[in-house]
Amino acid sequence: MVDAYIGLGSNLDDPQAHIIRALEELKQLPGSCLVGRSSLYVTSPVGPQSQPDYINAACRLGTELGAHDLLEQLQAIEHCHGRLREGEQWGPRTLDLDLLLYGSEIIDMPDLKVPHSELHRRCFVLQPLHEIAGDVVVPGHGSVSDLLAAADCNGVRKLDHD
Ligand code: A4P
Ligand code: MG
Repeated sequence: MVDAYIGLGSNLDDPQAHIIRALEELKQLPGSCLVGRSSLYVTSPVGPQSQPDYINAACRLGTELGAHDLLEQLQAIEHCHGRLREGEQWGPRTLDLDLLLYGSEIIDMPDLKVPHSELHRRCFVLQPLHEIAGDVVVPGHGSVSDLLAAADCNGVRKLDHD
């Protein structure tokens, strides 16, 4: 079993519902179990500003899937949520599932980079991740706690109820 951390994001068509449904779907992945999940956060968009706020969250899976198989499963879930890949970079989306960490592995392939290449500087990822993995080290960058302390977290707010 490997501990994998997934970042979830949505800012179209009832984002909160997409995130909650995606967490249920992640629970059903073969050879995997959902071990923990963060609260939901309302976050200002990073990238083009002319798009709605996001809902972001993070979860931890114990999984027997290899990293590429897991990525394929994540993309299948995104597809079921009507995710289109034709807009501008960092544009709006119904559901984005990023493989943030896969154990302590560093993977640098054209289609898969782990740790996720922006993870260490993005508060909308670090804040939810910190709830479930404060002591975890992001290979090459340091602990999630230290990274969060150095990040700009304006525009990231925990939802009271989800
Ligand atoms: N890929 C490589 N590594 C990974 C990985 N670790 N996890 C490849 C997932 N995918 C990975 O991804 C493009 C390609 O990245 C995939 O084919 C996969 O093989 P994508 O999901 O099709 O496109 P994307 O998500 O638009 O690209 P990108 O550049 O990864 O965007 P990000 O970094 O995911 O950023 N602002 C707020 N507040 N909250 C957000 O959630 N999200 C984004 C998207 C921008 N601004 C945001 C948020
Ligand atoms: Mg993505």
